[in-house]
Amino acid sequence: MRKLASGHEVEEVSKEWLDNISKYHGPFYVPGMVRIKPDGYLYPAAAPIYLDKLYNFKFKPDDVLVVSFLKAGTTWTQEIIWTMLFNPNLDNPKADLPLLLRSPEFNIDMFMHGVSVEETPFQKMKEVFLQLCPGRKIEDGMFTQICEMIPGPRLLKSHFPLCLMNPDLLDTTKVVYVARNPKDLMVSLYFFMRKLKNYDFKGTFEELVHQFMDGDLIFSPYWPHLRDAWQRINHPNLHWIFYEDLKADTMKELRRLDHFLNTGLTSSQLLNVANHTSFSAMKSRGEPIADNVYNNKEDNETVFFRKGQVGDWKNHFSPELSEEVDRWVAKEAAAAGITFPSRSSTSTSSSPSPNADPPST
Ligand code: PPS
Repeated sequence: MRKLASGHEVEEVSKEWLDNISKYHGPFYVPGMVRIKPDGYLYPAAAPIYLDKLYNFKFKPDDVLVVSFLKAGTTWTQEIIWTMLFNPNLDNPKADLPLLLRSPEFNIDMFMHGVSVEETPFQKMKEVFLQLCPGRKIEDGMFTQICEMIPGPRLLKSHFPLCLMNPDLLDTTKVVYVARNPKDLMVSLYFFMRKLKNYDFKGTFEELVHQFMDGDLIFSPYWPHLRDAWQRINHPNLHWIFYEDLKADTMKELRRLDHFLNTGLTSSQLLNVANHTSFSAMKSRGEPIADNVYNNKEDNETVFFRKGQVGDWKNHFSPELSEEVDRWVAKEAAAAGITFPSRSSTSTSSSPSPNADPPST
């Protein structure tokens, strides 16, 4: 069995499993998938190449790496941190550049493997790549090399879990881990996977929930991802954010981040950050990926910035499904030793958080 540089084993999924899961998805799973053992993280077949590059990636002390499971509030957190680091007075013209250029990510290369960049939604990144990485080859991983070559301090993103990165990561670099209650996260994932052409999820919400719990969705399983970070929560270079806390008291979370990042921002700068990164402000600036990656996009629809709320799961779970997932959450969270904030309202009895945008200046 093939081993990663991290020592994890790579296992190809069976043809039977792939045939079955492919019924639910568009072209996405077709080129093959692998599981990274022992937790069984599910990625496209090319992932090991890029996981080894990530393992050997040279992080620097002034980097900030945002790590999260899908749909946990990663983009929001990236935009907050970028604004804190580079735009606290809201006067940096680079703020208009796509987030992907300002805060590149490690997990896209495995999807582009063997495909010409012109056939991907990232063709515009080719110019950036050629400028930043002269003499390098796109086939060696466009995004990983952009991550390497963008000028510092670098703000980078990974949906890969901490256990697949070099063990010295936290001793070198600041990491911000973002977590979100799994019920809202599943809803967010469902709408995203239905709309995104490459995922093109054709199943019901209930089917997605079961695939999520079974670890049969890309980037799954969910709990080991959180557990890996939670186990390191006392490390001074790890900063944990719950989406629900960020939503409920944005200013408090910004002050915590300011302290962690040593940005030393004033109250008025922190308010700038909150306003610039509110849900409505980010939504008004449009899709962070590209318009053409979605199915049936309606005029004026911003697919990525869907609702940005805590407790939307109540609109999508039947009582039976909700109870089933609550039992799963209680068991798995206890096993991982993770306590979600009470306001994350995963259980049917609690009330939703306020979801208010921060006050404007
Ligand atoms: S991804 O594609 O996995 O990186 O997605 P990610 O950025 O982690 O999560 C997307 C969800 O975050 C919501 N979002 C926000 N919520 C509140 N405020 C702000 N500013 C914000 N920006 C993004 C986004 O709407 C997705 O959640 P849902 O529930 O689908 O709306």
